[in-house]
Amino acid sequence: LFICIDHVAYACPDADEASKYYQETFGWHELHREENPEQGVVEIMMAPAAKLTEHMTQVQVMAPLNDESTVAKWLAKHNGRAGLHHMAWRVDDIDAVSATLRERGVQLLYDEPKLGTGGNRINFMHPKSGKGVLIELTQYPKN
Ligand code: V0V
Ligand code: CO
Repeated sequence: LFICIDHVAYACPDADEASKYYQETFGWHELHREENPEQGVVEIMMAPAAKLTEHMTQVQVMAPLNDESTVAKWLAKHNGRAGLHHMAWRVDDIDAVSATLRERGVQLLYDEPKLGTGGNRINFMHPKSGKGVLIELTQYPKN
């Protein structure tokens, strides 16, 4: 059911500034960037390679789009300091994984998956279910 760690998300006030840092300091690449109004973020997928290959883990650099964003709230709680916000597990069938996890008592944030980066379907486990970590489930579009 679980494929790999899809991304680790870094929350910061300025995504462009962080992306520039990853490119100039580590030589990493921007694979994708997108604004997601529903999630209240601008997010940039970064990786050491210029193309996403099987089982590759990315860093999701993200910043809040507005003050109502959950990421704005998170940053405010951390005195505006950037840091690791969540990790995302790539799954092949988010509906099946969600059903199994619910059976096992895991609390998912949404009844149905929502729109994630690149047209993915996403949901989150509440940090209490993740033992203090916010864990996302993400399923790539099937072609
Ligand atoms: C909050 N908590 C966290 C946390 N955020 N723990 C670990 N990691 C985080 N990122 C803890 C917090 O310390 C509290 O613990 C408790 O959860 C409640 O937090 P709160 O500050 O009162 O905040 P809430 O409850 O208003 O919101 C927290 C949740 C919210 C997780 C419900 O952030 C949310 O809806 N997140 C899911 C959406 C999201 O994060 N979107 C941005 C990424 P105590 O004090 O009670 O112990 S979008 C994305 O990743 C995309 C598009 C993608 O990858 O495709
Ligand atoms: Co994410």
